[in-house]
Formats: sequence, structure tokens, C-alpha cells
Amino acid sequence: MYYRMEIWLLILLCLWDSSSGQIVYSVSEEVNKGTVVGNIAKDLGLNINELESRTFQIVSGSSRKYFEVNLKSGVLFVNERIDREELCPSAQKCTLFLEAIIHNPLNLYRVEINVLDVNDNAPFFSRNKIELNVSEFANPGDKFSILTAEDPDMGSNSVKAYKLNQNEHFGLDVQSEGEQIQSAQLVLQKALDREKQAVIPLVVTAGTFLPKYICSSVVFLCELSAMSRFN
Ligand SMILES: [Ca+2]
Ligand SMILES: [Ca+2]
Ligand SMILES: [Ca+2]
Repeated sequence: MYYRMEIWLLILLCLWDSSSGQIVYSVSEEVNKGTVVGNIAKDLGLNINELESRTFQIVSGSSRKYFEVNLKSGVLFVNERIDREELCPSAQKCTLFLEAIIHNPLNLYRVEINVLDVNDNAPFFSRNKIELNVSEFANPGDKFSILTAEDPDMGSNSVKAYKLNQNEHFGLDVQSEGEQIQSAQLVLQKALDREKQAVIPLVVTAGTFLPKYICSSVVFLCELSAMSRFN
């Protein structure tokens, strides 16, 4: 059984057209149906006039036919909506693999298509109101981690900035790594007094460019606890 599989793999490997190597294309997600990816026949060095008679076709492991070939022109085009977030959630690189097949004589070619991210999602918070317990004896400079917004796009298409409403007591410390925001924390800037104000409402906003600036907000209710420093 394994022996037969090995023979078959060997035959397939022999059929790869090593002279033309692997073809790599890039296409943005969410482009219109019919968008041209490239002239695959030309790039594989095939005679466009022979595509129909030699039954040129592309196949993929996916049940969805994202790409199709025009057998008259040799053009590979987008056949249905490509949603990078659905195809490769959380992956840094999103690649689709195709095989191009031509008969008489039989030749197989490997085609790689990189799906590029576009900024088509706004950031969102999983909740719209969050209660945060803070001791009234917290010291200025103390930090409080807050729930960050989610944005399924990648890198610079993800959350671009956080903002905090003008207020007397808190500032915002945002930590980034490259283009990606890693964390956001509230920083106490002025001592608290529970007897003066027991609850401080704060509004944190997360934004991205889509291409205009789009944002969503969450309200943090900082409830001051009466834990005494003498306890
Ligand atoms: Ca998308
Ligand atoms: Ca996207
Ligand atoms: Ca986004």
C-alpha cells in the first residue's frame, strides 16, 4: 500500500515542470469577481492557442472555487469573494495553493497565491460597559490593565490607537510591538477620594483607518473601594 503511494508520489514529482518553477501571485482579499490575478498561461510558458485542446485546468484542495482561468486568454481571475479573515483567521500570512494541469503531454504546475489583507473590519470591544475596582488608596503611577479591542485585520490594519476621555484622575499607557498594539493600561495620575466621588466613568476608544477613521468605545466604571490603608 505504502509502496504504491510512494510510486504515485514519485510520478507526480516527475510531472512537475521544474523548468518553470513555482508561480507565485498576490491578490488582495475582497476584490471584485473577475479581478485579474495574472496571465497564468503566459507565466507558465504555455501556448494560449492550445489551452482548450490540451484541457488546461486549475484545481485546489478547497471546496470553494476562488479562481478560474479564461481558456481563450490564459488569464487567471478571481471567481468568488475571498475573505482573508475567514480563510486564515489570526495567521500572519495567508496563502492558497493551486495546481495547474495540462494534458497531452501531462504536466502539473504548482501555483501559490498570497491573499493580502485589507482594512475591512472596525475594532470592537466584547463588552460595552466594564466595572473596574480601584482602591482609593492607589498611588499615582499605579497601572490597571483594561480589556483591549479586537480587530481581525493584520498589522497596521488592526487597532491603530486608543484614546481616553478628558478626566481628572487617569491617563492611558499603550504598549506597542511593531505595528501591533499589545496592551493598554489606565495609569492613575491624581490621588482618589471615595468620599468626593465613588464612581469615575471613563470612556476608552479604539480606532482604525478604514480608510476614514472608525472607532468603537467602551465605558469603564472605576468604582472606588474603601479598603483602608490601615487594614
Ligand atoms: Ca475580509
Ligand atoms: Ca481584512
Ligand atoms: Ca481594521
